[in-house]
Amino acid sequence: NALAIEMREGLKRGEFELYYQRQNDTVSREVVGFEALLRWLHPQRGMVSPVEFIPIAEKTGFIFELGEWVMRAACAEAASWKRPLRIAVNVAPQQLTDPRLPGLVHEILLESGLSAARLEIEITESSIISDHQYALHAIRQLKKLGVKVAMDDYGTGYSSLSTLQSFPFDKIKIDRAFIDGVVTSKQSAAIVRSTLILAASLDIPVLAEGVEREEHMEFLRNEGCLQVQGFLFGKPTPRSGIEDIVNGTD
Ligand code: G
Ligand code: G
Ligand code: MN
Ligand code: NA
Repeated sequence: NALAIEMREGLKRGEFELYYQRQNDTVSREVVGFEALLRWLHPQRGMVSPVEFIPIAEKTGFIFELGEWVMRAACAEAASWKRPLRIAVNVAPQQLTDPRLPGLVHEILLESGLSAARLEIEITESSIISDHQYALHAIRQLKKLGVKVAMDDYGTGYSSLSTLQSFPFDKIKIDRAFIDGVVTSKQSAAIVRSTLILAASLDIPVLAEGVEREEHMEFLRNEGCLQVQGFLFGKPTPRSGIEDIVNGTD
């Protein structure tokens, strides 16, 4: 696969970059953190989406190197901010089940000087399905370091009551697939509402993804959702686009 080879070269050549999307409090509307989202600016193909290259990186094992680069870049970036905002970093299933991950995160926290509590690692349900026991162990190791662990894309996989109950998540991110429908579809509204009730009973804060409209925000805030992320507050932007917010000069 041509992309697989070009990816290795591209990483060396500095073609990868992190974009940042803000996460806002539903009540104060203040920015509380950012999710780091990987972008590949290919010299000929232009911007390649992670939807295209992450699966290839996972298949070829390049995800370890790429994921390490992402973790390092995201932590260094957040450590440079004047405001102690949170940084959320996506970790692929293979990375979570890599026994080197907790040690690597520890090392990166030390070298960047980022306080562990500001780092939130986002994992998907597929990470915990492949090897339930090991995933639980890995999450516990990460939490021992003081980092937060969030369940990403909630609702799209095999999310169940028991998953939420048996894994010590610090946050649930409701997938954007359900958000657009909260004001138009009874089903979506019911799914989101019941997730919020369930999460509240387990004492886990919820962030809703894909919030594009003020009506979405209103629904979510009224139903007890604490945080939102989506085009309503901002698209993923390069570092230059968040400068004012992270340094408090906004
Ligand atoms: O940013 P965008 O919506 O294009 O991202 C598409 C998908 O790629 C999302 O599911 C997102 O979680 C994933 N993604 C973005 N950046 C990273 C990353 O650094 N690591 C991993 N594993 N996935 C990422
Ligand atoms: O799976 P994950 O949550 O990591 O993916 C985040 C992706 O969702 C990013 O690629 C980002 O571009 C996309 N995204 C973020 N906010 C919105 C939104 O409000 N609407 C839509 N359609 N996509 C969004
Ligand atoms: Mn994510
Ligand atoms: Na998601």
